[in-house]
Amino acid sequence: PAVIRRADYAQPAFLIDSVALEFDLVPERTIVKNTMRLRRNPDGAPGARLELMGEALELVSVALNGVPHAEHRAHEHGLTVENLPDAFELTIVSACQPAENTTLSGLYVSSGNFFTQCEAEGFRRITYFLDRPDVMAIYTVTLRADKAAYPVLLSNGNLVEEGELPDGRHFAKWEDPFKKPSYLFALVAGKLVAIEERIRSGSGKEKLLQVWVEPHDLDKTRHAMDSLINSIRWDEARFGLELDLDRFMIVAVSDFNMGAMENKGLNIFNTKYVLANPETATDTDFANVEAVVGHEYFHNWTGNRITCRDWFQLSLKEGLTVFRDQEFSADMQGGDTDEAARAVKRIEDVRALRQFQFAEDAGPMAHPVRPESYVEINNFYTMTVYEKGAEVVRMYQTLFGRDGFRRGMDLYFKRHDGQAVTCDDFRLALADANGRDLTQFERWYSQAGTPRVSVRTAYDSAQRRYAVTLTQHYGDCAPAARETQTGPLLIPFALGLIGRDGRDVPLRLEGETQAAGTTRVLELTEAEQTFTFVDVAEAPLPSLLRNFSAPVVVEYDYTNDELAFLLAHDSDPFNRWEAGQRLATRELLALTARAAASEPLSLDDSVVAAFARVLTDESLSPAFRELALILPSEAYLAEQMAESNPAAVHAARQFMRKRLATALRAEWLAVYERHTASGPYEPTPKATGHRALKNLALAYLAELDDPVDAIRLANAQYDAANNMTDRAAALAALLAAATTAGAAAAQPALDDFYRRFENEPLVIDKWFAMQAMQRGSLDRRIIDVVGKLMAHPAFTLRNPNRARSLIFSFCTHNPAQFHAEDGSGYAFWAEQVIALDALNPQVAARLARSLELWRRYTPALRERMREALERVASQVKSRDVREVVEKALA
Ligand code: B3K
Ligand code: ZN
Repeated sequence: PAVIRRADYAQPAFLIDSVALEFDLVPERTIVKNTMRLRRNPDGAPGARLELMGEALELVSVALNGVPHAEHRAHEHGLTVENLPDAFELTIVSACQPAENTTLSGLYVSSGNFFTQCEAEGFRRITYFLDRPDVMAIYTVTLRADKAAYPVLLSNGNLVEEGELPDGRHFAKWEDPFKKPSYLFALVAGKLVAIEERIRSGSGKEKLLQVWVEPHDLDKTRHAMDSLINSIRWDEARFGLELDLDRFMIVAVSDFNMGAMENKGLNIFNTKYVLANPETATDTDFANVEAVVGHEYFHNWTGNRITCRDWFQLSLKEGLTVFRDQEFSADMQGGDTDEAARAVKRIEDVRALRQFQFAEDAGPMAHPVRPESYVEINNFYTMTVYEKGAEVVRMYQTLFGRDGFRRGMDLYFKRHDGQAVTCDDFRLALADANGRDLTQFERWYSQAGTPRVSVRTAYDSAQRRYAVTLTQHYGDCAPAARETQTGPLLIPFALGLIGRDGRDVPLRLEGETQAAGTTRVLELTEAEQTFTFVDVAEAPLPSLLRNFSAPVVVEYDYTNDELAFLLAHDSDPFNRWEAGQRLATRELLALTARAAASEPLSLDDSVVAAFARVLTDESLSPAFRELALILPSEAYLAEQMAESNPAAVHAARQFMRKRLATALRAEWLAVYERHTASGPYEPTPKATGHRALKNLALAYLAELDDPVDAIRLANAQYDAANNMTDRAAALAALLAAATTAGAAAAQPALDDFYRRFENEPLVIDKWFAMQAMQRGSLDRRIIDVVGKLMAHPAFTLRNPNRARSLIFSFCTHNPAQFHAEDGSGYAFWAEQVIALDALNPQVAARLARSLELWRRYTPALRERMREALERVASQVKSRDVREVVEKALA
């Protein structure tokens, strides 16, 4: 397949100033009339013919300045037009088939309504166009459709005209006053209703806000609307950025490939990230809705007003916008001062980064934040581009402070508003606004792989000096990453020193006249550097990489006692959590090795005691305690091994959970009681924290050999629940208890859950997911459960949420069962990738990625995974899946 390279970027030969689109919307055959004003690009290749992109289109006619133009040729990838003047109007009529479009890219039908998805290259499935982000145009859109079937007609920008047409049809005309790339185009048509709010933006202008959904979902829109209003306020306050349109719409659709899409003024969302009310959505769902609404809204400036020159620059908008949504969520949790509350969000984000992005960096799909090449761009909407990209943006803020970061953002908008630019342009704005040379920092964009920082310390009691030596390297990393590495990075390394009394030591570096502060951001720029602190009265304990100041792995040999001390005392809440995770990881890896060798397992009392202290420390927030008491995930642990052994990891982790459950049974019960709230549900951070800790207690109690308490409490909680968080947690606890107590323990609740929520697809997704993720036992393989559920009348491969809820949950969130020795999981995986490939390549390619780390497993598993990959490679057709499996097998 053809490889697209960053180095080959060339400006477009033509520019498009304006586009008028007219749609005659019919599910089977929609006619699109596209009238463009084009001119030759003075900086483009001269004399070139016009190469418009097009895919799955039927060409009807071409006219130049209103006259039929014969010099054109339609082909597999688009339309070539020749013999053109320097400036002209081109009118193209074409047809597409929305009802047949199962790819959910371009124009498609979902529940009888029309929707579009154009990023990255879906616009070419709607009309012939220069479908690339550096071609920005002004759009006018006219929609015509049957009025009874499609009463609502929406597109980007402002509604300028609407009216009746003959034969029961009607029309609406929309104008977007801002020029935009084609990937931000959107239209929606159908039977939808909205909640509305009118607000005044910072400068006093009135804005109309709408959240559009199917009529039965209107009672689940309030939280999305509140999140939108909060997002608008936050962007004004934190970045001085105001909503630029008079009208801002969010539309929910149940068939959607990803989370949501930031189309100008008309964001289209997966229902999963819009709909929420206490009965149907968990606390996590509420938080996700807030984060995604924020994310898409923030794109209005970072992505839409300033967009990407080419898709290699994707992180320019995505890394920056993820960083902005993370900061927004943290502020909504804890304001900008409550560090402990903000840390909860930080911990969750870092946990996801380490579990998924570090894994990506360790495999065949490893790529820099700004990739050098791709086969299918949709495969590069990755954890690296998004989450590592956000860490890269965060490092600017760590280096320059919030004010310095803001100065850089201001300069970025001043220089580039209305343009399509590169990651270098962003970095230069940050550098210039802060008077810094950030040349070396570019390596964060060009080097793949997870950097490691090894730490050595030396205390000289006679001189009262403490030397910290940092060495950066990439360890033994994936070949795909290795070939991108050229030299040391600029790593902001935040550090504190803790005295024997548990207090932070005021820090004074050699050469400084006095101590200042207790956390320092050291700038590591060389392969190895030593930083010497003076005036240090006793040997301190270092608190390294506070608040996770850079996306690296820190190598330092703490003793278990030191980790327990940090867990009890570190003033940096992130590192307090980190100490507990390190302690647990170390124990779990030792247990895994013993489990793999079939040796007996045991856990030291001191480890149990360290966790007991967190569990019973009422001075810590419940939210923090919950995070600290969750053991590292099986996927993360498997990643840390030279050869991943999912069965042994599972045995080890289950052993430790059971041990913590048994040893602390009374404490878990007490915590359960103390944190059970009565009264109406509130999705506030505080109430959420109480629920999280209480439900974690329930989950631990379900691990007991005789889980009677858990079954009793869970059943009572299930019946009394006034919210989905508690109801789903109770059901999950029953499913866990059923592994020892027998499947009958969970069956009544499972059946009730289905009946109760039969008409709530997002809740039924949870029902499928919980069953796919449950633990197996010797006489119960979950693959068999999944097999049965595939035949359930409510299951369909065509709805991505449903496919993800059953298939992805099993293949990516149930490692012990998926990696069954007999290869049954892999055979199932291959079958589903092949089936999905024929319907929806983007979703298929995501699923395909769940085997990419195959080379890192034990030999027996490795062999079976290779067979499955080869089977897929020989049968799939899409570029999307081919790229993934071919890179995996290479
Ligand atoms: N920009 C979209 C993602 C589009 C994915 C295309 N395969 C959503 C977001 O990041 O906000
Ligand atoms: Zn985004």
